[in-house]
Amino acid sequence: MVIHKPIDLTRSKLLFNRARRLIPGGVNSPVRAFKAVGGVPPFIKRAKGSKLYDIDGNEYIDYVLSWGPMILGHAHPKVVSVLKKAVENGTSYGAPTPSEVELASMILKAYPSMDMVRMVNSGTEAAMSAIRAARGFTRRDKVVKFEGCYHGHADGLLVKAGSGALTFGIPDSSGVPKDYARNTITIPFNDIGILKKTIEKEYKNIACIIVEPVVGNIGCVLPRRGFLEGLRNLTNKYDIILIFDEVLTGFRVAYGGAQKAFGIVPDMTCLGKVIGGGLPVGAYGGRKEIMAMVAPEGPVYQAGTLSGNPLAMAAGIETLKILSKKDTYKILDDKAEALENGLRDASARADVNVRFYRAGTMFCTYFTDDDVFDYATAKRSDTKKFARFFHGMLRRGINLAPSQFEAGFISLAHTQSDIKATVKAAYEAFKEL
Ligand code: KE4
Repeated sequence: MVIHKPIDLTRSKLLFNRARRLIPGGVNSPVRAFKAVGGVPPFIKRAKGSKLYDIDGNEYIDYVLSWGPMILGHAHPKVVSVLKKAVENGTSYGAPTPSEVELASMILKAYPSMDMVRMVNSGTEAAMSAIRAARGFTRRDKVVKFEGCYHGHADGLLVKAGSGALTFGIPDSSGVPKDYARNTITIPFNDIGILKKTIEKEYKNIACIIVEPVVGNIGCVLPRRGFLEGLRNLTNKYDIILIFDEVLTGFRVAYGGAQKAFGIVPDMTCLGKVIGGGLPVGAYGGRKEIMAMVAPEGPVYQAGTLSGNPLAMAAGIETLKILSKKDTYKILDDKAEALENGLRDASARADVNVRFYRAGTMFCTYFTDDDVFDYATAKRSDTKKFARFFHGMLRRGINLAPSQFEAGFISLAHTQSDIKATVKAAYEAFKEL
């Protein structure tokens, strides 16, 4: 049982006020500021296993897990120990190391669709660089993405559907020049008809299509039966590079990612999060002939001071070693299923209508009566009700993602008693709505 004092956030509140004078919004990534749910974000002092501990002494069962990386749980002893050893040997050399070769080979073994892989420092860099390589390889400029899918904050990806929706996009953030947005076409996820029309209209200009095979950035939206197959067939037919952005789904919905789970072979893949075991990392890779375009081999430039740094490699290698053990994903899936069944049952007993979706250990509870299958249907959710539920759970020591449009995650460290406590808290929080 999670014993928690009535939630006191005095110290977090003081520090948040100070932080907001020093850092935009007081945070180093927007979603952490609780703008979508209101209130003061707890400032975290430490974490261990499934738990977070804030600076006011509150304990939380954590389902954010640093937005995905901590699939083993926080401060896994084996990851801590390899990091301690690695740091004794220095933190970064700016020269090739054996650990980069080892992690690359582990990734390529797990993702046979990739012949080669390049390490970078974030998912943003991975997606941005994969697209540059695809454009260099095809000598075409346009990129197709799907509404609600997030591939990091590179200018050309902060783009929403424009008036000529099937032809070009418009900026989805200030500071992005219109010309950058014009080469990005944004269409609805799961709509094979619009996808087909777009490709038939623009295929001569399209370098690549990038997709989150399970969309974790509008909560958790699953591909409709046949959608990914249709996407693969169309991109093959029109010779368009298909990029699976598996920064979230990679090593999460399966060891081999969504491409393994759904049996689709993309031309390129982006990875991040889990492969760094909580340290800054990203990776992109794909067919040999495309990756041969990447400097210093080829003319597509991409670089990074800390790319492949020894600490992130050490944490990533240890994390994948543990994940590659037999039955790991069965154990993870059993925990996630137990949580799903518990939450479904709690909402039914509390007579609250929700839609719950899950892919492996990523999930989302939508406060809506309708099915959620794309950005538009996700946006129909009652975000105010979600915010009340979020705080009802936080008060009871359960840390959910502070936005209706983000996925939750469970780890190997979550115990049956964590799940039981979470379901009990959810029933009470649902009842309170
Ligand atoms: P980073 O640059 O944040 O490492 O990765 C960008 C990215 C790329 N692709 C996918 C599918 C992603 O989900 C992300 C980042 N995910 C968000 C969570 N929805 C990171 C959390 C945050 O922005 O603070």
